[in-house]
Amino acid sequence: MAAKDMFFFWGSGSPPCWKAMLVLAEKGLWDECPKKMLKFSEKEHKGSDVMALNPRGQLPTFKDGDVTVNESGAICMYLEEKFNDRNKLFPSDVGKRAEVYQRMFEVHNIVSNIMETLVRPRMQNKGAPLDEEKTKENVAKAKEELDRWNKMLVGKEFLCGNEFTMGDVFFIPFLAILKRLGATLSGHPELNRYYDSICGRPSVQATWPPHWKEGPGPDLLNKDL
Ligand SMILES: N[C@@H](CCC(=O)N[C@@H](CS)C(=O)NCC(=O)O)C(=O)O
Repeated sequence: MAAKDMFFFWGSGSPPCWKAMLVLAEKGLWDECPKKMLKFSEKEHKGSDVMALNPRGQLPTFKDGDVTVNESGAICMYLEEKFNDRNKLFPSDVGKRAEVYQRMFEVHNIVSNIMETLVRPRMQNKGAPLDEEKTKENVAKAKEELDRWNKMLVGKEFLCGNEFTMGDVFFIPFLAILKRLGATLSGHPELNRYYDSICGRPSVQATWPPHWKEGPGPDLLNKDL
């Protein structure tokens, strides 16, 4: 029982939580890891059990025995190091590893060029019209961002070659959210091919956001992406 001293607080559909969950699943620890899913809508992430471990009151919140780690990237790296004998998520070659680091950190561009500019305003405006010119600009920028990721996948099964890596772990939650919000990605065939393939991966299936299984998401992006 490698995971018996762990505890993982998480929320359904949260990309940072999903990253850490994917690593736990890739390492064969997800099922056995003691855990609790909390509801953001009920502010359960601000409860005393989370706050005692994570003064920011954010998810994921994680502990393993005496070790508490709360930033999702840090949890991923901690698990990778501690369970380095199970399904390594970094290549041994230093140059190839640098490519994985690059993809992991590059994902923040999806947040700034798509999530914050297109997704968040649509989530928040509840159907009110958005500035047309600004939207056009943001859609163009989002497409450029997707072009980059689409190109990275040409001729490769995964982001950094034919092995699944931490780069994929960091990227998958965002791609899945875009699809959930109706992005057809019709101009980005490599992204669609990759998405169809990773959806069948056991770690992705085991950690799929439970509330997504209840029905489709809001169709926010299908006209644009
Ligand atoms: N940088 C943190 C971000 C964690 C985060 O923002 N989690 C969100 C859910 S996606 C959260 O708990 N939000 C509630 C809050 O900030 O009060 C990480 O990567 O773990």
